[in-house]
Amino acid sequence: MKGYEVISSLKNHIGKNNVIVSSNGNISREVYNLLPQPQVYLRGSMGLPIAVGLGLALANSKMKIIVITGDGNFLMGLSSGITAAFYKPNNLKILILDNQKYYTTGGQKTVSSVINYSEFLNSFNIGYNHSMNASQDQINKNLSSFLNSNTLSILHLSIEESKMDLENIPLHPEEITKRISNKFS
Ligand SMILES: Cc1ncc(C[n+]2csc(CCOP(=O)(O)OP(=O)(O)O)c2C)c(N)n1
Repeated sequence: MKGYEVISSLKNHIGKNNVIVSSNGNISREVYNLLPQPQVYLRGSMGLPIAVGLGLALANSKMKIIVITGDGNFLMGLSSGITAAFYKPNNLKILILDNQKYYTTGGQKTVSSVINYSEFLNSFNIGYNHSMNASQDQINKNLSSFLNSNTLSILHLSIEESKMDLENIPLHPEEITKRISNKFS
């Protein structure tokens, strides 16, 4: 399955209190273009989506945070994944879209292929984690149990490369922050 297909299918699962925090580059562009707005689109802050998502989840229990991160971003910010597993906020879900590449900057290989994600995420000792390379039907079912679980959850999906011509995000980070604060004030 392609990354943009997974992101599009989230449309059927998200509610008004969900806030998506998307990693920089292609994933943020896909979230901006394919899902309802506003969300938190990171721009340039590589490695930080889980740190930002964790901070929001701990600061505001009304927000149901879904972090969508590429494998390059996940690996760069690994310590924040482990910090999330320490605090275990039940309003935080982390979706890793793993194409084993830095797709945004030309498709250089990440080091993701050496990780056994099932074993690695299992060692976090959290309520729900899952790693899969599966059909759309299976992924849809897993998205539903992932998002509805009453605990910190991590879902790792192996995805195929996607290529879409998408509009760049025309918003300054300050506007992105303001739009979300206004929604929850
Ligand atoms: C500190 C830093 N290094 C490099 C970059 C350039 N950069 C932007 S997006 C990106 C790739 C992100 O890879 P991944 O999270 O796997 O997502 P994908 O592009 O594959 O969707 C890179 C290297 C950056 N923005 N910041």
